[in-house]
Amino acid sequence: MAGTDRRTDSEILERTRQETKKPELFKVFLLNDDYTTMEFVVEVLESIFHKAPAEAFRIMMNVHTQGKGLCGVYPHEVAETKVDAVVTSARENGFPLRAAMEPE
Ligand code: TYC
Repeated sequence: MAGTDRRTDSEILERTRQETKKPELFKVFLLNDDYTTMEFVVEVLESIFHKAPAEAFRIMMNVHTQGKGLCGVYPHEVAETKVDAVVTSARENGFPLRAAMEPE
């Protein structure tokens, strides 16, 4: 019969499972260095990670004292875009600031 769906129930169930799978999440960190100004890091946290000023300052100090600090958790593509945005903005402003991502 025209238009008959020949897929088995288990194939349909498998496809549904794949479609509803949650996206894998990635943590994005800022890394400390000796040259990027604290003011610039706070600006990055506010503009790229949408942190409120006090939270941005707290995260910046955490990076400064601990070597790295968590900025947020995002789906893979968003995390990559955040890391790119940090590095692009830092280089445009002459700073060596680095960002990293790792699976949650
Ligand atoms: N350590 C830098 C300084 O003393 C400040 C800094 C903080 C740099 C966080 C990078 O991700 C960073 N100027």
